[in-house]
Amino acid sequence: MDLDETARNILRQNDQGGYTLPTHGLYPYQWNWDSAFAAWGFATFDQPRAWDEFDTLMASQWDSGMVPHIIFHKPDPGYFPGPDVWGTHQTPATSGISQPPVAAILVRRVWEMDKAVGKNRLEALYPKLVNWHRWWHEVRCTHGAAAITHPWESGRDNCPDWDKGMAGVDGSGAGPYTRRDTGHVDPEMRPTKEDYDRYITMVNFGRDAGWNDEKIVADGPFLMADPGITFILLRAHEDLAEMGRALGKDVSEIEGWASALRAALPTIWNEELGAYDAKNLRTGEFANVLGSGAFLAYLAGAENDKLEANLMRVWDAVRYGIPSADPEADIFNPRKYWRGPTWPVVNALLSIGLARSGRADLEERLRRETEELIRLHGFYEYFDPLDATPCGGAAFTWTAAIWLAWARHDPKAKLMGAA
Ligand code: 9WN
Repeated sequence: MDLDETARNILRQNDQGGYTLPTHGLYPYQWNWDSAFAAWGFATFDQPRAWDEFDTLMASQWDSGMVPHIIFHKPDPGYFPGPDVWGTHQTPATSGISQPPVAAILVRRVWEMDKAVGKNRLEALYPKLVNWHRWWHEVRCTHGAAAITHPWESGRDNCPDWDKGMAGVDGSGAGPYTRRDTGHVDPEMRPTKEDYDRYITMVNFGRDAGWNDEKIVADGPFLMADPGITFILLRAHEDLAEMGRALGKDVSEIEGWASALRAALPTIWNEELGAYDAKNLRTGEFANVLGSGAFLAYLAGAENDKLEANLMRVWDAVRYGIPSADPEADIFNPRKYWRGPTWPVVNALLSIGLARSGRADLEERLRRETEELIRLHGFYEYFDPLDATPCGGAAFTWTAAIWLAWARHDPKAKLMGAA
């Protein structure tokens, strides 16, 4: 079977009827940013199904506007922490934190692929996206750049960007629990027990605070500015405003959020590092870590020469794609979750930014390297950027999706995926 058909089959097999799980076993629920990528993949062969995916995601939006990072449609004992630990009292049950707001970026791409099918669907989705973006602006951009209250919110869970914030979390009271992730994949590749103790401590704090946003931002155990979400949100604001204009809406509020966020970018620029950097908002201290989130600056046209020099340095130090941590840093581990491996989904996102900046040469290199990983080993969650070893879950939804929408060599698909 050819790779296109295999990719479509992965999406179909992970389709639970309106929503798609990332991979059977390891991640048995609907995840926020995974779903948006799934929609992009579906859109290459089934436009209505792509819109259904966005709809099921946004249907679980909270009254506050927050869109949760996991939706627990059907109970599954194979994942920890499950709905009882989160205790959010939503129907269906959800987690209590969010995830990178890539939805508007990908809604725009899906809509542009077929505006006739998309027009009514976009009309229905648009106010929900506006409410989610307003939540980010009002609740999470109070310090300027976008802040996260849990590393899981960044989508780049245990990347070194969060180490300083994590060090400030006392995980000793996490209590007894049984992890499930380490039963599905090699435990060496997953976060440590100390990491999990802290993750669970943050979840416990949120649950005990009744998931009150103000309280969590003011007093929670963890609050860090995330360059990755900041750039994704900035680009997403711009894409949302563009769609709003096409629908004849007044987009001045969205434009205001985008200007405020752009004006805050200097607060996360670390001159010594020559890059945008995560910042511990509890202490004002930079992470001093070059992470893949910084390179998403291209998405928002916020790149500069120093950042580009760093991008080329880390990229040239590996063979396949953008590493999730600096290969010259001590903590670099090419197979450990977000501490070195390359993630096809991040490569796809960065490619949208490179295309925006007119860097067709770099965009093509990134696409070719990502294509090679998939041709060599199939649709894994992530890969060793030095020798292409496949890691994490297999038959992964977002890897299959970005194959169809971007990584496969097809001028037509590329045209649809271009900025
Ligand atoms: C926690 C589903 C998700 C991705 C994240 C990735 C991983 C979860 C976990 O899997 O996170 O949200 O249990 O490790 O880090 O980006 O959305 O694919």
